Amino acid sequence: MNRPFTLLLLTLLPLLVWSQHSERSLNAEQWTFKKTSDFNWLPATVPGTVHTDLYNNKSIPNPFYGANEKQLQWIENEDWEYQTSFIVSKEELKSQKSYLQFDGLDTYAEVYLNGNKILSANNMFRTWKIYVKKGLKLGTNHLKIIFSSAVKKGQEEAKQLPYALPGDEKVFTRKAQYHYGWDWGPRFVTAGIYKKVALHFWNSAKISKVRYHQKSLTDSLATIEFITSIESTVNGKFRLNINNTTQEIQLQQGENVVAVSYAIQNPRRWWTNGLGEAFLYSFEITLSKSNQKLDERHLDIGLRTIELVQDKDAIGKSFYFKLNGIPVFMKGANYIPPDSFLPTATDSVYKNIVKNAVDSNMNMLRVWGGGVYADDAFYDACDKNGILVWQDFMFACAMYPGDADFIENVKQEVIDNVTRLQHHPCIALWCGNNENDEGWHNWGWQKQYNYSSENQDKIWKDYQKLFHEVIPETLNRLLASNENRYWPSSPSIGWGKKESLLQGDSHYWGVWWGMEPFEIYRKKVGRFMSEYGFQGMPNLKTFMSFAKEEELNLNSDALKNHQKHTTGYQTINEYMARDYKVPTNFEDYIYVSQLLQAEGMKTAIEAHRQAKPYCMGTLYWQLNDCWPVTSWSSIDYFGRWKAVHYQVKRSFENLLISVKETNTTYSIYLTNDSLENFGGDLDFKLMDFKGNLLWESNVVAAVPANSSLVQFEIPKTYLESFDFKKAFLLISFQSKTKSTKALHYFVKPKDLPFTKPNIQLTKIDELTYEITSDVLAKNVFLSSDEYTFFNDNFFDVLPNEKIIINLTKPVKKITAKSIFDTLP
Ligand code: BMA
Repeated sequence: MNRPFTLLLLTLLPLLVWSQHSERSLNAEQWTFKKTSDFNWLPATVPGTVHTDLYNNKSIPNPFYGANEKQLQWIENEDWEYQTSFIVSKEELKSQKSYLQFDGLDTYAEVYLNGNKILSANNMFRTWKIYVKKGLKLGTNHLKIIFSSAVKKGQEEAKQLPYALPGDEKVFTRKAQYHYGWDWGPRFVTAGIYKKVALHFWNSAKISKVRYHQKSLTDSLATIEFITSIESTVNGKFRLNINNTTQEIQLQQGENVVAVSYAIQNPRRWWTNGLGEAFLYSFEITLSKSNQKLDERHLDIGLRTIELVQDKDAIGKSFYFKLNGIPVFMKGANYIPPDSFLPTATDSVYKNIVKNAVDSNMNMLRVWGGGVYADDAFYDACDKNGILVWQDFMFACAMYPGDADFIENVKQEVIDNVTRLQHHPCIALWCGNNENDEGWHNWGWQKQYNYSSENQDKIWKDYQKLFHEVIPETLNRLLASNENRYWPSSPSIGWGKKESLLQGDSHYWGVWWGMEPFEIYRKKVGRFMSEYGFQGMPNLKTFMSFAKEEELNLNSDALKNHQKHTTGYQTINEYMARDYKVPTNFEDYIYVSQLLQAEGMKTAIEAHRQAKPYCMGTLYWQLNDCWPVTSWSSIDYFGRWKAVHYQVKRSFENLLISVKETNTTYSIYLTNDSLENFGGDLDFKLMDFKGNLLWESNVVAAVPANSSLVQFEIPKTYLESFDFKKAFLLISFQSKTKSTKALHYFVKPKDLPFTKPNIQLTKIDELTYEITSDVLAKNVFLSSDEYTFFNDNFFDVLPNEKIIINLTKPVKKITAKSIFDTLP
């Protein structure tokens, strides 16, 4: 080498060595795909899935339309190939390090770079990072990914075991279990590059991960720590900045771990929706050398303590969350993935789902184990809005294998996801699985699969290994020490056993699955109700997205295919006939099915809240949908609120009046989830449907913070002389700062002798209407052909009451109907 050249190299070196880490997305490259056995390449989208790519190329019809699902099942049995070419520049090639990162591959993927295999992936929940410096070349590079049929892979694996496992081939695949079909979801076993793929180039040193640890928290001081892992190509001095503090660090070639403490004086706490601000501190963690920024990470941190308290008591064991030292009653729902085809859900979908939770006064969502660990956008939105998350690991309603490869695969999955999510203040609890324990002990699998006692032992041991050892041990290593944030299975005891109401969390399915009446909810109250639910049909417009007008009946193929519970429509009908006059017209039927669902959930939620602090949480099944369908959801696939979501909003208000009927009294409860005491007047008015006052009374009520108390018992004898069918009780509470009201009907809606209400809508301005009625109008449903959102709906209008409703968008016409209009 001659001298001038060496000199040039020497002067270039610092520039090149200390330049910043760069990330180059390959999403936007030109991707094509094909069935491996085909010759014809078609344009593909990344992130994407085979199904959506086929649909975009018009190779298949809309998978969600009609009964198309049935004719698209062939897709899951095929292998698929994706490819792209991309240019690598001289500069990029010069980087000391380069790697390719797949944020998600669904699921069995062989990845080839320039003809050389660089990865065999087998878990859609993992992140794959492959160093590729040697494999890249100047100019055009070629990337090819072959996806094998997950169904076939699962079947092959299943054959290796001498016995079948409940859950069949799906349990062998680390893939979203709902892709194989669920009782609210279609079977679309997808494949594809379903998350971001990017090339990374870096020199000298790079942050590989940051672990956050809240070391201590008092009113005057928070001490937190950022444990930063840094990969370095050299030994040398570097600088780590955390916001405006600087730390000189000495790195060794290879992996380095640097822990930096950070103190915050007079810290502001993170609170849940309804209790205070979900305050976040922003942190910028920057790695630099000689004033050149090499890499950075951004973390939003919420300061809070969260504990799961399980204390033995006279009845069993408590089960509640203490947030910042305060027992908080959890109000919320179970969340499922927002789409069968995950890449179609953009960040705004996740934000919207969380917004709907916030708008209905929730403070917790459970990320259910049969789906996927949600996208960052979901947890970011929960952090910002004070929604706590009960996070399941992704296992549901089945038994899973226990061989070394499977266990190791799960362990890596736990590491990837806990590393990604552990800093989020929203995450309250990590839970091993959904209903595997209950299934094993209560669903008769032993008999159904005719297991030998030896195989039974083996299956249960495998269960214990995964959910009592591997997952919690891996989790605890990643979380800060002494945090007890793991719960092996939801629920811990099945709903058929009385102990399920005395300790742990409980899924109560006596209503719906057990066909028991809604009233049973009042008796079956556990310590923390993490599941219970009832189906409601979605809005007519949602039906029209997948069915023709002539198919709008429960016997059409289209509608049958959009009801995944074996006896779904029958069950709805049977419950409807118990409480309502069953309408004959389809549109009315939808409406009444929604009222029915709302009534069921109201009954359950009120019973749970009345029982506070015995019961300290209520999460109904389910918040959302992954396609347009009749299901237990309160918001449908398109984000439309069913009647139940409006009801939940009312029933989850911090201050709630509710009534419990006993043999001799009507007990009036005031439940207060806020941290404020209230004192005020509690008024009772018995009225008829024309608004005549039949009886009234009032008491002074003292409502302590964070409590649920009977404020008054109305003896039934007081009201005996009135006709209960023709009357309702209006209960209102008024304090200096707070007012609320509730209505109580004494008989079922089908027994109420309605007369035709004259419902008047008066436009106050483009976005505000006043609603009145001459006689009681029950469950007034406002709708419009054009898109708008009503801030309240399905509400009762009392005679001569004025209700103000706000819209988000002006519309030309609003129609209103009430139960009266559905009477046959
Ligand atoms: C629950 C859930 C789901 C199911 C729902 C309704 O227990 O865990 O498995 O969709 O029941 O049946």
